[in-house]
Amino acid sequence: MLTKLRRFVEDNQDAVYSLFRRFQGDGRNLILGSEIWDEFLRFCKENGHEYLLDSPLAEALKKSQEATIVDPWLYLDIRPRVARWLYVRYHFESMSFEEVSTAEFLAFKENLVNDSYNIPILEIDFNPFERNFPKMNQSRSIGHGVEFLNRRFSTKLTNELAQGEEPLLAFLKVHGYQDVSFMINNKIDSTADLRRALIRGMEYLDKQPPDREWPDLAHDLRVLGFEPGWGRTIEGIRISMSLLADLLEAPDHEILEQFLARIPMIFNVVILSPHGFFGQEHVLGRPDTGGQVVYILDQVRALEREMQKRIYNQGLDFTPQILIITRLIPDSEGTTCSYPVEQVHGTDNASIVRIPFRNHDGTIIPHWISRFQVWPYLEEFSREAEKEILARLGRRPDLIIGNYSDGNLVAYLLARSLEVTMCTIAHALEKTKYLYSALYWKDMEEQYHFSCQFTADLIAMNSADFIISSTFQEIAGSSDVVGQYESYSSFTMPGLQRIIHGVDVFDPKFNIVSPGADEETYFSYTENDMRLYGLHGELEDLIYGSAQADSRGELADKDKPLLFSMARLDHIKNLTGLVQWYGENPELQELSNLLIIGGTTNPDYSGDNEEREQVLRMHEIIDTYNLESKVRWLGVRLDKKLSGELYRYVADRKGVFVQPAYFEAFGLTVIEAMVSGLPTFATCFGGPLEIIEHGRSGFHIDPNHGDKATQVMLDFFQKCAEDPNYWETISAQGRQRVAERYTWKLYAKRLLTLTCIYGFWKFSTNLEREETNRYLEMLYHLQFRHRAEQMRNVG
Ligand code: UDP
Ligand code: LCN
Repeated sequence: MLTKLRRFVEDNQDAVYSLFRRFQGDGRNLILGSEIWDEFLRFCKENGHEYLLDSPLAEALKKSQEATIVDPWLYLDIRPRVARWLYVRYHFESMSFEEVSTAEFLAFKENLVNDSYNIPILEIDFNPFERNFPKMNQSRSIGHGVEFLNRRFSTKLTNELAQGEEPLLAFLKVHGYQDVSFMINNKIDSTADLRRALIRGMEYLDKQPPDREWPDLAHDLRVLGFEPGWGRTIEGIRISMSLLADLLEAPDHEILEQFLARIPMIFNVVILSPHGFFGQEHVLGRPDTGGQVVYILDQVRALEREMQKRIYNQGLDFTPQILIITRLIPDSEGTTCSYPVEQVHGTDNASIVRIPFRNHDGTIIPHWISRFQVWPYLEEFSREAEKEILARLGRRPDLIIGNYSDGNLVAYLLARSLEVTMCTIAHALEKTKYLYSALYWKDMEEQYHFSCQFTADLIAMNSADFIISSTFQEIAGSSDVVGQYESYSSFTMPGLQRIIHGVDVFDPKFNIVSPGADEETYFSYTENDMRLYGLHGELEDLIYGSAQADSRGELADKDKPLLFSMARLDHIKNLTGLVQWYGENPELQELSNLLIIGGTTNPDYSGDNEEREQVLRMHEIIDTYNLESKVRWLGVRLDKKLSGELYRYVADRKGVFVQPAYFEAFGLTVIEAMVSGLPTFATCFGGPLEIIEHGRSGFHIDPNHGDKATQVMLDFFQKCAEDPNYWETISAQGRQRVAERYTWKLYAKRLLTLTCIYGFWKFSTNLEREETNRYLEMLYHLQFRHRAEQMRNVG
């Protein structure tokens, strides 16, 4: 792209100069990609320069994320392909055009921020530490890290075996639990021994009655060199042995994955989720308490089931244990968040363990604090968590999973201290949610403390053994939109740090493992036998009844279908936007009622600034458009059974679900609504872009263009009027989409398999990344810790 572009600029100097001067015209220093393109189109039209539209310049401008202008320079950051970046600059006087390095580009950008001009700044670059580390090349490989590693390393394994090295043998020897050794004993000393033992083992199994199980065979197999862990039934043991025999003969990535997934390695898992109100009832919908809590509780149930199944099939009799470590909040507002321990419903041995945030003098912070304010408390929290974990498990966990920036940082501290495999899950990275959150971080610092958060993100992402993301776009976006993780690849925070290479989305640590919706709560409205019809009276009251304690509006016409939306009342969820679109569109009002569940209707009940501001805005819109008889807004916290039945109740009445967020990292409500059978209209920014196939399993709407979004809904109602089956067609296709892709069962299998595989590669290769970890330690101590402590001093 660059060579062609440079040549084109040289050959068309007048046009290029006029265009770039025009960008500079309105005096702004930063112009967004979409504005660049619109301005370019206007320029071509007004000046009769249509020939430019099909030129390398047009291509570059279409792919530009931003123009940064400080006379006499104009810089463009171009993203020619997914997760690939190119930086160029143009000099207005000499009309020269050239490529610049990432560092030069970022340094130039810093000029936009007062008092940052030419001030030396800490440069952070992870690249030198990762030079010898295998990276993927193709963007379609992004998010499939484990497949890449398996392919790459099975070749390595072949070579090692050929050279007489014994990586598999060494790995098999390290496993055991509670004084029981697994897999092989000292009778097997070399790969040659192992091969022989496997042949004899399989011959022995052939001669046994098929209904025999491990305890009947244990003695004889032990004599051959085998310990428990191979399987419970003869068939199971035989499969494990033959997989290993095949691997020793010719390593193959698929066999390797199947074999590693069968080795007993995971008995205890620790999950970190410090912030918010983490509980099982009456917490959802509060500020900061949403999908992450639902995700973790469902994840834990699915993980426990899969761990139990695997351990049983491995022929072992251990009980797996899962600990969710969160924050204890003494002023728990009627929730269980003040309880130090709580069993997770629907599990045998999973609990929520709560640890308080403390001041330096040891006193406990009594009240809820926003996720943006938690940074000073995490180090002490993690020290206390470590003691609690060791006391409860009696040993180190086998896997530590962090959630969100704060949980991921604590996971880093714990995994480092306990030397355990670490996985992180972002849920929603804040960096892409707020425009210029890095560049103008100082302006937002008082409220958001991004200096801590983005540093913590860098530390956690780089130290994780593997990272789970819910969708591809979360990692690397799409051809037009930058991915959430990708946004950490390079950025600058003037006055604090310049990140030259922060995170590499081509790193094989990234894996897409999508969550699901709890099948016992969220299922199709057509499943009559499972439906909770007993709750319909309560739902009717909630939706159509007279005003309640925390509600606004009373629906006058009960026969219209409902446009339903449910979310936390955050600005980014854009519930107020949806009410405004509805208010502005009489046709939509004629066709439907609007049901909003979110936040509270009383601003005095809210302890969160953003929520309070949204509450006031919502009232204002309802007043302005006189929607009292068309909108029902409930500030309630429904229990899970009720919210599950609510989706179906709305579906019974041929309603739809709308998710109008400016950005949604994944969107659990979207899959809950789809699986319940509600035709779903969801934002085109974030997870829903990938979850929904537009026009088939639902619809995308653009939150920035309310008129277009409402048109998509009107078109849908129009089609339903023309074709009585249309509603059901979209409903059925939505249900099918979720059943195929978004289930907790698939999730749990994949997560456990990934843990086994990363554990193996970490053991037998240089995945340990010791150099990177040393660098991260400096970043933590010299940068993060200092900023976090400053927050405490400010108050
Ligand atoms: N939810 C709820 N009551 C509310 C708001 C949300 O029960 O008032 C639940 C919703 O059913 C979903 C989760 O909270 O399970 C929200 O998850 P999502 O991923 O949609 O958004 P998040 O809040 O995590 O940004
Ligand atoms: C946080 C979000 O903002 C949602 O988009 C996700 O669905 C949720 O976490 C669960 O990962």
